Amino acid sequence: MSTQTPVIDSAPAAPAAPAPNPQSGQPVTLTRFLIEQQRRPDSPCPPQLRLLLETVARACKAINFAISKGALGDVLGSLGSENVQGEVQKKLDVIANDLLLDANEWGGQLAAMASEEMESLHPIPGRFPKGEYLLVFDPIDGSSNIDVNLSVGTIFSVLRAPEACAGRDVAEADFLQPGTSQVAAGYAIYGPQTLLVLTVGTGVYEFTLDREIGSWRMTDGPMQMPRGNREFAVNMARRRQWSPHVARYIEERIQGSEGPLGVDYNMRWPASMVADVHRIIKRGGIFLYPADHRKGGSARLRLLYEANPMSMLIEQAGGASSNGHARILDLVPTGLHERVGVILGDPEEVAAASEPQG
Ligand code: FDP
Repeated sequence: MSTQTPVIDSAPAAPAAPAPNPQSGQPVTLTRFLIEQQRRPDSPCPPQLRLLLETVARACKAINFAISKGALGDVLGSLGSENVQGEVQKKLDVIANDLLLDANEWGGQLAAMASEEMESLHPIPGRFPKGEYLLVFDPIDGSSNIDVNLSVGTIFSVLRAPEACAGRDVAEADFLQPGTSQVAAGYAIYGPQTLLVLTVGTGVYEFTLDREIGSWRMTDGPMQMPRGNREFAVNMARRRQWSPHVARYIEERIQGSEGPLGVDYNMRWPASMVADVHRIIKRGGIFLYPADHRKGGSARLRLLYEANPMSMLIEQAGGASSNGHARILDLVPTGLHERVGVILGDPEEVAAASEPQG
């Protein structure tokens, strides 16, 4: 990747957002938005996908309810077990994982699910009809924030199950599709407000949970990230893991107006990718969690259920996403829990932070 060339040129033109309901003046609901997507001539959201996204959104409401109980609901703290990544599982990691499994098992839209919290895929039990989609998710992203009451989120990605798996059990290999194959991606963010941010490939839309009526209402979209915001998000404590190129990129921004760039930058680190990506879609900037260059491909974030859905959303919002060498959405996964370096956000910043090619 050349530092002159943005990772992508531009996001596809997004349709205008539906107008508020004329009678109530209230923003449209998620249900109406999805039905209108289904009715579009190119129908990026067929009925089965619409039902699936509504179900995921309902599960996110239940997760939000569990999180908000906090210590009163005995949901804080750790379980003492470890997930497949070797990370200590928080009670809410498991609660949220179970809520997503329970909600999505029986509807007939899915062939299988996979998650950060489960070593292998979760097939749809034989007593339920099998559908044409695969769902992958990180039930609680930013888990270290749970016990200190900072923003966490749920990230999800929807793939089409390969036709070849129609008459047999779904296999891990069926999930190993590049991010360009995603048919939908989104996240819920449980912060001062509870939001659902979603794309079916026709732009990025934000829905706020209206707690009085228990409904998601569109509050932004189609969202395009502002360009030129000089704000970076990186865990500075990992400095020794960065390649010389990334270290120089960050160092120049820290030098700010006294360095070669001649302009000051700002920094944020909420330790929650959902919070970072949401801030970047709303006000611009860049997020970096590069691979450890001393250890080859060793990285923190997971390709299938963190990097890919966030990259689809960021590209749809006019941004770019790279592993430091190539576009993330083009990578062909080699395992359910594969990890990848992530640099995403403002296309010019992403190009500058990525290794020049050739
Ligand atoms: P977490 O493991 O707490 O769920 O998923 C990875 C992630 O959170 C990201 O959300 C976040 O950006 C990052 O890890 C935080 O990493 P550090 O511990 O290095 O701050």
